[in-house]
This record gives sequence, C-alpha cells and structure tokens, in this order.
Amino acid sequence: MTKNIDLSTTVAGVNLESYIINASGPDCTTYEELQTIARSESAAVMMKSCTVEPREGNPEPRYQRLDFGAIQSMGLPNLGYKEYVKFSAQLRQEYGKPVIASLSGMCKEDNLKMVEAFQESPVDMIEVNFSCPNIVGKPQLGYDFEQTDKVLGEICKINSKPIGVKLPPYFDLCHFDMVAEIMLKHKVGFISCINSIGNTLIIDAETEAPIIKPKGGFGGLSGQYIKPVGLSNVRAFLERLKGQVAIFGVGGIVTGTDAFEYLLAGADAVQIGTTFEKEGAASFSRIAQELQAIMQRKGYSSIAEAKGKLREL
Ligand code: RRO
Repeated sequence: MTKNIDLSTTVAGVNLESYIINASGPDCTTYEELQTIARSESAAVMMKSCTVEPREGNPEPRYQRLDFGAIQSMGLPNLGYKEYVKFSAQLRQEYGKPVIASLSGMCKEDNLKMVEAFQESPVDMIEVNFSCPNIVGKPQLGYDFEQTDKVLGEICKINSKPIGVKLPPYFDLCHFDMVAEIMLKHKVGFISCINSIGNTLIIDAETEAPIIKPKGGFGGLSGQYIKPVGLSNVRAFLERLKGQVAIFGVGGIVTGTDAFEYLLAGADAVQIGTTFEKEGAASFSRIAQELQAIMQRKGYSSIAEAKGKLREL
C-alpha cells in the first residue's frame, strides 16, 4: 500500500536506497554484527568508531537500558582501524551496500593516519567522531572550536571520499553559528548530529549508587530523552549550512513519526542507535514502514519533497 513512497536519498553524493541507517555505537563492532546490519534494511553499514590500536573499553557495567533510552560509557571498545579497513572490503564485496567508517583518534596524528587508510579502502564515506564523551582525560573535540578547525583543515585536505563529522549536542545559538562556519570552511560532506548527551548521571535510589561504573557513573544519554535536542541541532544546522553540507539526524528515533520529524527539521537521512540495540535489525524495516505510512497519509511521495518542510506557527 505504501510502495509508491520513495525513501531513497543522497548524502554527500552517495546514493542510499533508504533514509534509515544504523548509527555508530551499538552492535557494529565485530564482523558478525556488521553482517547483521548488511543483511538488514539499513541502507548502509556504519561501523563502530575506531582507534589506531584495539581497545577493550571501560569497565562494566557500562551500558544500561532505560525506559526511554539508555546510558552508557563504553569507552570506545573496538578492534583497531586495520580490522575495519579489512571489514570494509569484505562487506563491500559480500553485500554491495555503502559502508561508512567511523573513526575517533586519540590525537590529530591518529585521525590523519586513519583517514588516510580509509581513503585507500573501499568505504563510501568517512565519519570522524569529534564527540565521544566517555574517554577519561579526553575532552570532546567538537566543543573545542579552534582544534576542530585545525584538525579538519588537515583531514579535509585528503578528500577524495566524503568526510563527515559526528558532532556533540550544542545548546547555544552562537555555537551553531561557529560550528557551521567551520564545516563550510572545510567543505565537509556531511554532519551527523547528535552524539549522546555526555556526562549525565542516573542514580538508583535503592542501591544508592550510579547504574554504570565508569567515570563515577557519568555517561552518555541517548534515546527518547534526547530527541528534542537532536531535532533542534538538525534544524539549527540546516538553517546555517546553506544546503552545502548534508545532515544525518541522530537521537531518539523509535518510530516512523520520529524519523518524519527529523525529515521536517531537515535531515537528509537518519541513524538509529539505541532503538537498534533494544529491538535488533528488524527496527530498520519497522521504522521505514511507519515512515512510509505517515508520508503517504500526509501526501509526500519522496524524502526530497518533505525535507526541511517544518512550518512556521
Ligand atoms: O564508545 C563510546 O563510549 C561512545 C562513543 Br565512541 C561515542 O561517540 N558516543 C558515545 O556515547 N559512546
């Protein structure tokens, strides 16, 4: 009944068969997990943020589901970038779907090294994560505008494949102005907003303790709690990026209606993290169907037609 609703979209020149992909984070670290995503209706395979060396990540418990989302402090557990370079070739060959690398270096040199390696790999896009909130002693780069400018200046010189930036949530309008200017200056292909809201605290009154162990219980909040922040960030950047930088909306997408709200705000595509972790790969097709149903009901037949169409009150 909703077959005439076309969910295909383009992000930084890369065609995606659907508006919905997985977010870097949950269940995209091992090859088996990536195969599950490749076989699903996710329009691309986004891989876990990687570092130069493999990492075990933070001590457990480090991920807890909540009624309306999750809190975690994973600490970048990953197999090291060389594995993801290999995985990208295998995935591309086995499934033919776009593959997106995510990288989160501990310093500028690490980021440059990994970007160079992925530029030589078969990945379709590279997401540089400037917003992991969970590394002890490492502030989120995306809140340091001088460094963001500097690092992007070097990374974007190596630019045969589209480079995107995973941004932290911003809360002040002047910060949107400043970050948008940097993204335009370096001609980044896309932004992904938002990462989890970092350094939140959930306390269990019974045990009188936090519910995750690392960093005294401080962790990244995700899911429905943060959707309004994700929506405002997408909208704020849409208004400032002049259509020159694509936008992935991320944060609290559980239903097709949530995905539609991100579309109205101006997302070119969305990424699903917490819901994928809770519900598994079937979430991609369920959300796609629900999105098609709401678009049909409202008379939209394509993503491009509805994108950014938030009305004024
Ligand atoms: O692995 C993590 O702890 C993590 C990362 Br890299 C990130 O970008 N965002 C997040 O909430 N957790």
